[in-house]
Amino acid sequence: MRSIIIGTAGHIDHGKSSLVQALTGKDPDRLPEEKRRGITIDLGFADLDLGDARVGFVDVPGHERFVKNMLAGVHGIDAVALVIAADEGVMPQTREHFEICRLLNVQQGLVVLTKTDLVEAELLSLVRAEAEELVAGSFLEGAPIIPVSVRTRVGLDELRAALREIARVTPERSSDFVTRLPIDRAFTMKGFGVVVTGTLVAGEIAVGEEFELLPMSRRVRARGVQVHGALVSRAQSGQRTAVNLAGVEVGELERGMTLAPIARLLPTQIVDVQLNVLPTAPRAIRTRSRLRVHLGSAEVLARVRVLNSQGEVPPGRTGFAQLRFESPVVALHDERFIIRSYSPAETIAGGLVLDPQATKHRGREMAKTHERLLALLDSDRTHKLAVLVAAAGDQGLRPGEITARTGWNDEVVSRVAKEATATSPEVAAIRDAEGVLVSTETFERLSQIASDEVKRHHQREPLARGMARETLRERHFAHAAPEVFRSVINRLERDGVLVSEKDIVRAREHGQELSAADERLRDKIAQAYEVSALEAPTLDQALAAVGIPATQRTHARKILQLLLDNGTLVRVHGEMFFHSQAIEHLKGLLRAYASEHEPDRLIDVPGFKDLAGVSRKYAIPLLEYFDRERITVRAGDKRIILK
Ligand SMILES: Nc1nc2c(ncn2[C@@H]2O[C@H](COP(=O)(O)OP(=O)(O)OP(=O)(O)O)[C@@H](O)[C@H]2O)c(=O)[nH]1
Ligand SMILES: [Mg+2]
Repeated sequence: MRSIIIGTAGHIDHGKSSLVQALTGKDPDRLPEEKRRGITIDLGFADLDLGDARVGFVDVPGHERFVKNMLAGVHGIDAVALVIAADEGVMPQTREHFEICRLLNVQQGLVVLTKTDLVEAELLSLVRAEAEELVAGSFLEGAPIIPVSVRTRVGLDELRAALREIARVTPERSSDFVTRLPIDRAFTMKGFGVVVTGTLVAGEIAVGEEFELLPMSRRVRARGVQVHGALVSRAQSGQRTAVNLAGVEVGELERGMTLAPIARLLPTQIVDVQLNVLPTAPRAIRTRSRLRVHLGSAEVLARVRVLNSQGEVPPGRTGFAQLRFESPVVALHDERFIIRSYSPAETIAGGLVLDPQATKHRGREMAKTHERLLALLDSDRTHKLAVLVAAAGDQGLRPGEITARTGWNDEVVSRVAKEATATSPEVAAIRDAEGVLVSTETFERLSQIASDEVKRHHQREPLARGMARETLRERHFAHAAPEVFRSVINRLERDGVLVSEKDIVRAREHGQELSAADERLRDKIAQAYEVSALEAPTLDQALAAVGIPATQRTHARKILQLLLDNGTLVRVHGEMFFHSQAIEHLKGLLRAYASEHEPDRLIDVPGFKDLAGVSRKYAIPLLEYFDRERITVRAGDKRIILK
């Protein structure tokens, strides 16, 4: 069965609540003060069963002092019933509520002319003409205008038929988004505990599931769920929903919080938006203006920074701006909101969230920022994704970060990401770097930087095998996700630009070309170690033996490093090096010793000294080296020979 939410709208005393009561049999005014004063103060709710459709009414107050309460309820409605009393006609809050619906992009609705029992036919047709004029050119142009009276019950059948038709044509809510329930009421119920209510704008809430209350990030559990006053196992998007929560006290809750799945949505304090200032606004919205922003069921104060050179968006115009909230709030890309002036509180503009996790913009980046925000207005999701990813720079975006910005569920994120990266990497705007999305531009830039840096390193250190991976990462990828760094290196390897060896990267063609003189030097050093075998010389001794003057020691050390890199020499301890042949020979001796000492394969230090024919000075470092290499393992003051 279709289930839709209809909000009332209109001036104070025009008969909104009476109409809801006449249709549903339930008085939406529940507060004692409302009953006493005969006005609506806060949101009221009632359901109407139309057989093939269910309507959840959100009844709003018409009093100008309570527009903020109206805004907490109107954000999630499918359609509006704009109520105009036939004896008064269009009044200030008729216009204000109607403007709010337009700014929130409400798409469906009708006009109800109430209290027709109080007026003559002539006046009624005047009011009808007034209503037509009001809605001309809007989503309500051509919508039904239904005269009713709750006294005589004239027009109520027609109204029901019109509501049924609205339910029929209202599009299903998209299932592309993660669950989001902006809370409009929180209270305790005897025997139940804490209950929150709201319009479930996206996703589902099932009994027993865990959720998170934002912006405080508190984990709670849905103990029970109610829709249309009946217990259900699961509430679906588009339904007025009441959730009985475990894990939170009522005193910690307030209107404006959001119930969402755990760790999916993020509170924010800086958002980039498009503002749409009403032609009737008394003045422009200027940089530094302090404003009331109504987003979801929340009202939050914000400072604005207009993103144009004039620093203002005049009445009747649209413009880009950044809002800096005074307290954190949940905001998503494509979400609409209302702006009211700080004092007096009047509706002056509406807006659309473009980048919900924005950063402060520098003045000289204005043109780029403009271009980006303009692109975010585009309805194509792959395009939007490309823009969000580009804005994330070297860091790139993980799927979860995309959800936190757009509310898209995993399926949609992965589908859009696939579409955006599917085309050949040369033309796709974004690339998938081991699951992190990064713009192709960024990826290419980082690849270029990495290959240039490695080449520069070879120029600086022609004898070094390559550049330490970690140095490259720290120097140029400090802001990049680790996945992006790895992908860039992998890509350069695949393209045959770089070769990565353990913790070193080098240019593929870098072969450590040596001059003839250096080659001779290299061979001599190797020889010095080779002849000394296990009686390894100190570095100074070795270099002296080769006849290298002290002034060339630095150069000779680089040659020595080459011998270490290519495995000719082995560093056993500090500056103590051995020729690899000597080490291999010794390993052979150890193996033979072990097979003679089966099954325990034990050797002690004196035994080892004898076996190797070396003094204690070499024996200890050699044994420790074999321990590190897992050829031996310590067992008390002896060693077990492993292989
Ligand atoms: N004669 C007559 N009176 C009506 C009709 N509908 C409502 N009223 C009266 O108008 C007054 C205001 O009605 P409400 O339904 O409270 O008006 P409202 O629009 O909900 O007012 P707020 O919520 O305060 O903005 C009440 O005294 C109703 O009895 C009607 O069709 N005919
Ligand atoms: Mg009312």
